[in-house]
Amino acid sequence: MFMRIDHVAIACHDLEEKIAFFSETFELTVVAREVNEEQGVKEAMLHIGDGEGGGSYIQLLEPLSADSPVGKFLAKRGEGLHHVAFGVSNISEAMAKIESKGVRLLDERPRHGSMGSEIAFLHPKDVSGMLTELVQAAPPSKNGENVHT
Ligand code: MC0
Repeated sequence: MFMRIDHVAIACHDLEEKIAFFSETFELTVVAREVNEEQGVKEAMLHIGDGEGGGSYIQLLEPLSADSPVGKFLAKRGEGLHHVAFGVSNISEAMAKIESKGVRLLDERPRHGSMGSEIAFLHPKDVSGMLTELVQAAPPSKNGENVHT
């Protein structure tokens, strides 16, 4: 069901400061930035890998408000690993299969995620304390690149 690690997400107070740290220290490149109002975050994706086969990302998340999921996480735990996201080929099918095994879905239907993906979260308490995200990547455009919205 899981084809790859799509991204590892880190919650932070200051997105620009963390982008500077990760790109300078690990020589990573920012390939997308987005404000996702529904999720309450301002975010950046930094690409890992050689570009063949899609690679994976470090996702940096700054909350838009204190009462958003990432705002609450920062207040409780401070900066650090927020969630791990796994690539799936059919998110609706994966959600149904996972729910049938007794794991709580935090989303009833797929939502809009980074770079045009569809995403859904699983309850951390049902996955050994790890907030888990399913990601179905956006279909490639005609020139073979993913369309980053
Ligand atoms: C909370 N908990 C976590 C956690 N956040 N455990 C592991 N990892 C996390 N990130 C734990 C708390 O410590 C607490 O445990 C329990 O879950 C309940 O947390 P809470 O602080 O009372 O907060 P709730 O219940 O209101 O919300 C937690 C929950 C929520 C995970 C359900 O944050 C949520 O629905 N998250 C999914 C959406 C999300 O995170 N969106 C932002 C990223 P104790 O033991 O203290 O009771 S959006 C994103 O990343 C998009 C843009 C993308 O990837 O494309």
